[in-house]
Amino acid sequence: MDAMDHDSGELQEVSAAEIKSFFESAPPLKDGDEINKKLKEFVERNSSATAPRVVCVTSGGTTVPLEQQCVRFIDNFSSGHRGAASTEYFLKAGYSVIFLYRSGSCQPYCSSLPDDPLLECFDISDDSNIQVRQSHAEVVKRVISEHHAAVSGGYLLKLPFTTIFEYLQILRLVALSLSCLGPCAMFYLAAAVSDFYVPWETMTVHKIQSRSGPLDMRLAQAPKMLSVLRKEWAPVAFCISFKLETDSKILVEKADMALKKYDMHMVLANELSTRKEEVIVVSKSGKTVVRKDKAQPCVDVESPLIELVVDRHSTYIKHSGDGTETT
Ligand code: PAZ
Repeated sequence: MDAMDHDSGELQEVSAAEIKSFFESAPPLKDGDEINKKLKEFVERNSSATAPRVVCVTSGGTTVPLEQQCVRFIDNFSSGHRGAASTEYFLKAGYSVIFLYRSGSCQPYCSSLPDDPLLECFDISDDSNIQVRQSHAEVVKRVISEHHAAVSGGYLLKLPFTTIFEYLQILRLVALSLSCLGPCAMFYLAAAVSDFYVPWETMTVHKIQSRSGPLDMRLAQAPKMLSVLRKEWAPVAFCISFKLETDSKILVEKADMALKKYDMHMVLANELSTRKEEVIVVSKSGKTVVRKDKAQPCVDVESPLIELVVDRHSTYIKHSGDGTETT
């Protein structure tokens, strides 16, 4: 289920009433004030730079709860690798990053760590002190220092979400707070967001009981937030959405449709099975295939991808204001 994108036949104009009702009926964010405070500080710190470049990278899948006291939920596939790796390359390129990620998904700088770093990287010494195992010392030192430098330097702000309700509410807060940066702000929407959801007010409070027989549920269509992001929340920001398909025959066509319908600056199209090797960049100026360099197995596809994205964003900033079409 693929949310911020929108499938061909069902591409409809998003209605203001639909959006209003989504946000009014969504359970309020538990830590909305705290998130706003962090965003305000982050934007203030970064907008004082000479040429501030800030990107909001979204990452991981949203859940759709089936019960208000949630026992069961529907999930969208995404490990968060794309978002985490892209965040590292954006930071390297001089961007500040708001990393809006699904709790528990891949984190920037952590891809070289083992699956269970706490248990695999550390030992307890004779005097009961905790020590890093020699075999992992170098990687642990590098990961901690790079992460610490990004966070304490004010270049990386991490905001977690789990449900589609949290994701869309936080995305709106981020977009509104970045609007003061005009074309220097970018949205890189790699999260896999559900196209369908159960509206909060129609959702059962308690665990659905199996004694009632087979489960027959009707899911509502999630409002198409890409339009709102482009038209209202951050109309001047550089916007990149993703398109994931499993059928290669429809991938580019669907990406093209999303580009036009939502007035995106770029749509990054990928197929589930080859997403780590190849991404097709679709924009008004045409299509470019970005591939992982097989001669360098340690360098992932996000490296050339972010290089291209940064280049297009620079051109966009340069031409913004003179009305020239750049992408
Ligand atoms: O998170 P991951 O690295 O496992 O996968 C990345 C991805 C395929 C979720 C992403 O590149 C993407 O296409 N996101 C948008 C998915 C969608 O169409 O909703």
